[in-house]
Amino acid sequence: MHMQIVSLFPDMLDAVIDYGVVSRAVDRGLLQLGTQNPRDFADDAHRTVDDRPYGGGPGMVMKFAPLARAIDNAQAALPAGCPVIALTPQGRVFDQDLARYYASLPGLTLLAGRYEGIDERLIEAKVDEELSLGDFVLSGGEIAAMAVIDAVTRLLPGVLGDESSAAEDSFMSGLLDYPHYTRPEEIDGRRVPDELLSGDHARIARWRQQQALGRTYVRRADLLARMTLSSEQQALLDEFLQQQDASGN
Ligand code: 9D3
Repeated sequence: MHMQIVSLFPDMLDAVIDYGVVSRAVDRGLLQLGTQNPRDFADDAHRTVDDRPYGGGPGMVMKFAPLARAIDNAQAALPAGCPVIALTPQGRVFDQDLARYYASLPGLTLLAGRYEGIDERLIEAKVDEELSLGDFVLSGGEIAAMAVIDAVTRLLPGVLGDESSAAEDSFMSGLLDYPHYTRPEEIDGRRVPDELLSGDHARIARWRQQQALGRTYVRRADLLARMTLSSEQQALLDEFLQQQDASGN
């Protein structure tokens, strides 16, 4: 897969490109990354990329022409038909289903905005979808673009080992993770749950699934509402909630 990122601050992308899973995917030839800086496509001596908003108000707006040329150069580096995705606060909230869809494509262009916004005509003419990370205010689209790059790269075939990809597909998918513990067995009177010390693999798996179901119910009822639980999962959740009632939490 090939991702092109259009950004006024391409060096920010090094934070995701130079480390961990993304860096390894690039080294192994599973992912190609390129950046386009709209400033390199400005047409005046000052290399202007922003201007004052029509109608007045605070802040500056990203100009159409430098962005359009940067996007065209990004798209020219990709196979035909790849989508242009703008990271904006007005976008659809990015999720794992979208990450899976983008990971199935041969390429995409990510446009990170800066300033108060982007000239709307650029979005109409060149952008296929707007994505947001959620309802909080960032200073620009770069961090959101990095989140998309990381989430999509992890899903590319061959990027993660068999162990972690199997975990994605398991019965736990769609649920929050169960609690994790490592040595020592006791810290300030807090013990590792007996189930995890039992050596009984079926009992451990049952406990983990019950914890995952219970935590998802308590913390993210919205996730559980979108799932259909098997009768075994429903029984585990009922037992979790009974135990919770009994412990007065
Ligand atoms: C406080 C300024 N806002 C006035 C209503 C508008 C605004 C403009 C530009 C708010 C944030 C930004 C920059 N943000 C992004 O480019 C962005 C973003 C975000 O802020 N939150 C969640 N996801 C994203 S994706 C891109």
